Amino acid sequence: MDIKDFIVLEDLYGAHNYHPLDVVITKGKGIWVWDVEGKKYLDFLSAYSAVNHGHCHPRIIQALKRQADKLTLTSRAFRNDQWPILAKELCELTGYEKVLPMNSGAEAVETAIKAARKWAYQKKGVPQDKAEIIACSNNFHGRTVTVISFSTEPSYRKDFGPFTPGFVIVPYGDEAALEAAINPNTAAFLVEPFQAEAGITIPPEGYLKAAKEICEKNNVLFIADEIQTGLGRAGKLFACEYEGVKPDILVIGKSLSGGCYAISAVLSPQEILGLFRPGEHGSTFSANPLACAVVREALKVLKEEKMVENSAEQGKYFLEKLKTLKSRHIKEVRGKGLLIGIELKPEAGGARRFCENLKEEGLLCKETHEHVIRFAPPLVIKQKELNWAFKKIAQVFRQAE
Ligand code: IF1
Repeated sequence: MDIKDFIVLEDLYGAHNYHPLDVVITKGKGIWVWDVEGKKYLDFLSAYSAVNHGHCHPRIIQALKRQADKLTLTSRAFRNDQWPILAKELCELTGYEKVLPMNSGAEAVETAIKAARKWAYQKKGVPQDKAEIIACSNNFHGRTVTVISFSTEPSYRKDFGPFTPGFVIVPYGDEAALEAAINPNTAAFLVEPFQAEAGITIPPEGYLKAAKEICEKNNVLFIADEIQTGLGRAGKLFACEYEGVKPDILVIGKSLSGGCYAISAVLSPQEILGLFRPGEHGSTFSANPLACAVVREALKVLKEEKMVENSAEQGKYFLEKLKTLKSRHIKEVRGKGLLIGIELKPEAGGARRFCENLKEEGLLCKETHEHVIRFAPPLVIKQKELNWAFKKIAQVFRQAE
């Protein structure tokens, strides 16, 4: 089968809920991937920041194989010998007392919402079914019905109603609006430290800190969705660290397993997640030993290969380099760590064609919304390879002049 055959097959049988670039990948190693015809590409997206460790990291794959030969799934009806150790390691890494594992990011966000509502009824004294959660404009927290109930993107919501009530939207980056939206029934404020999907939006300096203080003052939980920004992507272990904020509830996913297994987690002090009782929440695959063994190794690799430090260092280098690009199409270059966006002017005709041209040059990245090219290479990338990528990017912009 050649590239066309795969595309025809996918389009014939698969639901069309995506519009992928026409590259058919069959193999990955580190920052590189290969298509079915053997052409090599630099992965500048990392599966939306899930493959932060690079593709098929040998240590993570070894841990996966070792565990796969032994035990893969027990369900939570029984205990296994991997989850207790991972739970301890996760709490020690993040400084929280309790952790609740799920599979996808959206499920973890749903879990955080359930936890916050439970806390509101049992601890804060909010009347039954009156709890409110404040979310931000242009947020992205996943695709489930409850999560899209507070999306402000029409295409994520259209034809999927009716929606879950109990959410209030405030403009992202505006702490005064947050304060004004709080009332005695407010359980939590849910926020992405940096909004990736929205176009790599970085809020005004001091926003997260101010929002956290407002939450504390009003007995409202601060929930950080670090599914994308966390675990080094934005140049710190967690992006909230830029403003010295420790969320009441921390939500992580994506690169937790180095992109080798779908697993997510919610962390909090005892007084929040400690409210769950047996039978009240869960999932068949949650805390399965295969996922846990993979995450344990991925976290070791993250630390031992100094991936967080590398993200900060290479991210700074690459951002400065991108800022030297001279093109009439570029409106702004911005980012933190290795989460970087180039916003194009509307006259540029959209980011998609730039991504398609970059693909032809051997660099895989993806537009977000109309006008932003998103770069998120694996966190193990080095300066030499960034220089190579920069040459390709500069070339594509030169061709577009
Ligand atoms: C898709 C976007 C990125 C996330 C944050 C929760 C989730 C995500 C901050 C949900 C997921 C993914 C989902 C993926 C594309 C991708 C994405 F463009 F759609 F927004 F990365 F920026 N919170 N983001 O970024 O996690 O349930 O997917 O595990 O195709 O929907 P999930």
